[in-house]
Amino acid sequence: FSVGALRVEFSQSVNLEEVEKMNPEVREGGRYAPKDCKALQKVAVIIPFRNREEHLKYWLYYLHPILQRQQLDYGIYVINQAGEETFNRAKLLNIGFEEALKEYDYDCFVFSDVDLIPMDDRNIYKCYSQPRHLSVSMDKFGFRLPYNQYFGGVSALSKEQFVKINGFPNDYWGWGGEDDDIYNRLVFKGMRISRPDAVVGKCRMIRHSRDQKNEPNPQRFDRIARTRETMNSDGLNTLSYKLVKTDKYPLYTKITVDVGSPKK
Ligand code: UDH
Ligand code: NGS
Repeated sequence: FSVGALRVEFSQSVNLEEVEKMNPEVREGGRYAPKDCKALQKVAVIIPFRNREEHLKYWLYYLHPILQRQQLDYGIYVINQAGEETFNRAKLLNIGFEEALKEYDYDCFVFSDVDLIPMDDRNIYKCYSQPRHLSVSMDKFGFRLPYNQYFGGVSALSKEQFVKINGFPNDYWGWGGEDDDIYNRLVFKGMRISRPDAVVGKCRMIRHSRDQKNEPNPQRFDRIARTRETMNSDGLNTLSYKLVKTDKYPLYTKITVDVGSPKK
């Protein structure tokens, strides 16, 4: 069942022990499956992460109840970039895909920034016959798409859709462009973006200042102009990283990884 529009705000801080008590059916590592029916999809939610503990608490507080109402068989994977190198969002998402599949036979992958909260639970965190863009109506853009090709924030790809595009690029270091590269990949493989309408797709971003070591990537414009050539040689087939550790918490699984550094 759904309740429709939700109140979402970030004025009081969240206590995770209380969130645990409010979600007694969530199992260790942030896993849940409905008891009384068979879920239509097995969904791994992948969150790229470093130093955003406060945002993660809000995310868990809001999303666990929503995902349970959506009757999904789901798991929450926070992919934490170790060290101080430049941040690499898309590579962390690739790692999340690979690591989640080692644990369970997921058929759908929702890739979500840690600071985005849906404002309507009819925005289902599942996969569709075309790649899905979920964060279509963000408060910071005046509840509109910033541009038609925008694919950032929260998106969902089935295992088949993800494999078809060779996953995401591993070579976007720092802020910007990786989501546009992913969009290009989808289009070059003949897919179209599916989206909820602007009411169901409303969401809020938690306000924050710019992170350290995630400066705008000066190479991003050149790279997005070359997706067609690079997508076959940069992606799932070239993904390499070191697993540092896995922590199973009551509300999520945290996978800390060494993603390396940009080639010089
Ligand atoms: N992320 C982290 N840690 C970081 C950087 C990014 O966890 O240090 C993750 C997080 O899930 C975030 C996502 O990567 O939501 C995307 O990060 P981003 O920096 O690309 O996007 P965001 O919109 O910030 O969060 C853009 C710069 C904001 C400047 C705002 C000035 N008021
Ligand atoms: C585009 C970026 C995207 C980014 C989007 C929204 O310009 O990566 O802005 O950014 N593309 C390039 O830089 C090539 S936002 O307003 O959320 O900071 O997602």
